[in-house]
Amino acid sequence: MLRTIHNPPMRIFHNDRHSLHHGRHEMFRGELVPCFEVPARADLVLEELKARGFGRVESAAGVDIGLIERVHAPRYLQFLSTAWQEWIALDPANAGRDALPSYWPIRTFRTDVLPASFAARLGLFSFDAGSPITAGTWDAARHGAACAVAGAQRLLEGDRGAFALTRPPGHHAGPDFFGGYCFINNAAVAAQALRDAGVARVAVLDVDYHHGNGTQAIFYERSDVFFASLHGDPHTEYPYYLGYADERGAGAGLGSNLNLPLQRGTGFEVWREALGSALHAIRDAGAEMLVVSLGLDTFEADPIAGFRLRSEDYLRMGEDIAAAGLPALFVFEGGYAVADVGVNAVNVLEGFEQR
Ligand code: 5XA
Ligand code: ZN
Repeated sequence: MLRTIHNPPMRIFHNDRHSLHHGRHEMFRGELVPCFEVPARADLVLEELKARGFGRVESAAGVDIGLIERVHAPRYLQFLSTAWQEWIALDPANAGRDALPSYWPIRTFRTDVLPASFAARLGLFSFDAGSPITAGTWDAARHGAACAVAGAQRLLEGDRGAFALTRPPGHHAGPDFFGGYCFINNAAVAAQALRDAGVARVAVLDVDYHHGNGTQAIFYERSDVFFASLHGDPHTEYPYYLGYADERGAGAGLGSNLNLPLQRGTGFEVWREALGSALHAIRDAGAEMLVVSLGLDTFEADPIAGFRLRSEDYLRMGEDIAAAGLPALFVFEGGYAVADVGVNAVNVLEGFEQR
């Protein structure tokens, strides 16, 4: 499809409801600790954008639930939308604590039956105990998807780049599960919106430290969305059970999935080579537009990750992505070195814009 690309200030779709999702605790190394994924992350990115006069910040209108249902199962969304009400219906005192699962239907259990027990459904639709559901999780997550879709719309209208500044993040959320701080897969919803608008092939490039298992799962058997991810080797890094190099897609999607796992301790030089391979594959796949799952937890000071990127490396990252020559929507994912996450995120966007 031929489109005229123009270059106004980058449009930033800020989720003005993100702080409605504010988890208190997550399970980490055997104890409940304060959440790493906090509202300040997005607030500081916004502050940095404003301080540097970068882009044009706006909020998004709503999103059609039917579009979200193109990538998430209706029964999962139904669960998410009422989870908090169900949680406090169990015990009014639950209003003072977040909902975290403690039971999971591992191998040999049934997942086709929807249990009446809320605790059982909480486990059925999740894969870790690190992703608390709070009073505003559904509202914040759904509005985050709206920001991603608004960004996708900008690309369709000819913008070269856009940024969905939203949390909770999304790339671990799969067709019918949450985990890894993610509830709705914003990048996947955006990619689907591009497809539905007639873009023949879309690529999702995931540069977060952690493998985007949810995005991979959503598109694994599809050839219309190419997924490439560079991430910490799942032999040692979260999410452990997916993200290996031999996962290449299945059925019609065979060849449309590229995982580039890298050792803990990897620095920018090696990381950048892997980025080059991913971008090369994306070009070869014939993608017309790019959705970037922009995690900043590759930073050397990130408290829960293990790569060694420095702040100036994020400028180069943005430049390299721009050199691929595709319109790109950046979607905010991880990054927990809170004091630096703003500079690092805006460096990527600036590198992209300046190329
Ligand atoms: O990209 N994913 C994350 O940053 C979340 C990792 C959660 C580890 N408990
Ligand atoms: Zn991450």
